[in-house]
Amino acid sequence: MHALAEHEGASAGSVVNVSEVMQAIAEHKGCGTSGGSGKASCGSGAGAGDLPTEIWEKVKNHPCYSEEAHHHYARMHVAVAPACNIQCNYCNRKYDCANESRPGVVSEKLTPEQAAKKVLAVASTIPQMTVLGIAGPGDPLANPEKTFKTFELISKTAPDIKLCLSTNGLTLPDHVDTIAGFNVDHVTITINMVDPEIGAKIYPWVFWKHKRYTGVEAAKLLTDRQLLGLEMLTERGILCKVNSVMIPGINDKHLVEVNKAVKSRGAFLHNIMPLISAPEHGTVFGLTGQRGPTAQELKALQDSCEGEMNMMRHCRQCRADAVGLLGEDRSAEFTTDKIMAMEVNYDLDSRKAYQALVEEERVAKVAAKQEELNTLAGAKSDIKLLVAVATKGSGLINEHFGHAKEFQVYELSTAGAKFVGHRRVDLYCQGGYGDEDSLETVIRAINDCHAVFVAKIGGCPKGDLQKAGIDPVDQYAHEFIEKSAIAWFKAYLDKVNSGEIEHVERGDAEIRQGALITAA
Ligand code: CLF
Ligand code: SF4
Repeated sequence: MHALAEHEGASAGSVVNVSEVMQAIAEHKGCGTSGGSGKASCGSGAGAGDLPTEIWEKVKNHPCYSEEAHHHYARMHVAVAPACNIQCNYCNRKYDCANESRPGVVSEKLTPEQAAKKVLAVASTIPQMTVLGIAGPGDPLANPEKTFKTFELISKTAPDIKLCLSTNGLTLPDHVDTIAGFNVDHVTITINMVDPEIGAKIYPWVFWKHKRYTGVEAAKLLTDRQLLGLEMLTERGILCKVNSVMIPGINDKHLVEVNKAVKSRGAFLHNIMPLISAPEHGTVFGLTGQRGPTAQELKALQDSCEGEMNMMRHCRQCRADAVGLLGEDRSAEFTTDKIMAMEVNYDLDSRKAYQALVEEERVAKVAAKQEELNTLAGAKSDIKLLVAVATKGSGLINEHFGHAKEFQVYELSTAGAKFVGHRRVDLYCQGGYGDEDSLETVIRAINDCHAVFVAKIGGCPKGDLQKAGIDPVDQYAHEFIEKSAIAWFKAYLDKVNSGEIEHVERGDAEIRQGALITAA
């Protein structure tokens, strides 16, 4: 029951043939407009008991709005919005991939009709895909016809899929009523500043009402429109997440002000992401050598804002055509050619049945964590430390060290285990042998961690990790992450208290560089 396979679809139920559905839409006699479960929103670590019921209902199945949900539920993006109406110095839309730095790769742009087909294809293959987001590759609201046509088609064909939108906010105030009309209850606005002087260093121009603005004037226009749009959405009860890119030396200190400004306007969640820039990506910041933050700098800023509001720490800075759990990319399985050739059956009942199994697993995970947490009751220690975890999802330690493309990072203390981030790495295992260069980059990526939890690990990397001061832990293979991490931490504290080991602080870690193409 632990490892629910993503392709495991249940059988039976009301199977809907995709061509019939598409035909029904064409004839305006689709299957209804909204409803179902899978309400979604931005990302926090809050659980069922921590939020008002109506908010929890909206976030519980949204992998971005709930950290806990992101272990179990997937999202997909459809790249229907190619144009943008502003320029960010960290963006180059010639590259389509936020996760890789392969120049010249172009997103497959889709028509709304192709996008609707793709959603049904993915929904029938990945039953825990609960959210459809439009996040680029340009700005969805700079392409309003395509964006809203896509929403219209999907709300009729796949009524259980939550609609999600991410925008730079420039034209947001003009579209709030339409957004509300489609029952979109999760909107992300990327807000990097509320001070136009700082904004002028991030945005060379914005294009609004047939005119190009530059400098401070452009940034002033942008921030005014972003904050107005945010207020208008929250007044209507739409959950808003604010994404901010942390750019050291430009807006890093200022983001505390941004945090206050968006909180006071009702934002639900704040996602501070690291700037990712490398010269080969061709962005202004990449070419001028603007660095991104280190892992410790990012965490310190997120921690300092956390007292103010919910912080998202599990963002993967997705590409505009991402498919799957956050942190995995299954978009290659769903290219237009493959979708057109696919026999697609969108089966609402089997999706619901599968998601019911996921919910059972979630409940078991939370219970196991609580049980282990109880064993820490009364423990007194100021020690806080980080551990890295290799996982394929479901909240389990179920990935081999050599196969991990990322590690999730948890902070352990007597308060328990808290998800605080992730580190993308190069694969160590290269088809049967270990790549020593990759191992070095893995160690640099998790250098601030005391231990790494894996399902399995070979002798060589184990030795190198130990030499670097990182404890490779494979004794909790295929068990729940938080429960295992708390058990390990308890044993660690016992060893420190008995004098068997000495607790030492770890150093900083590197955030891997890649191209940031579109901010979701
Ligand atoms: Fe997509 Fe964004 Fe909706 Fe999520 S992504 S439109 S809110 S469904 Fe999520 Fe990806 Fe981070 Fe965006 S991990 S980049 S925050
Ligand atoms: Fe436009 Fe988004 Fe790129 Fe900024 S990051 S230029 S808003 S597509």
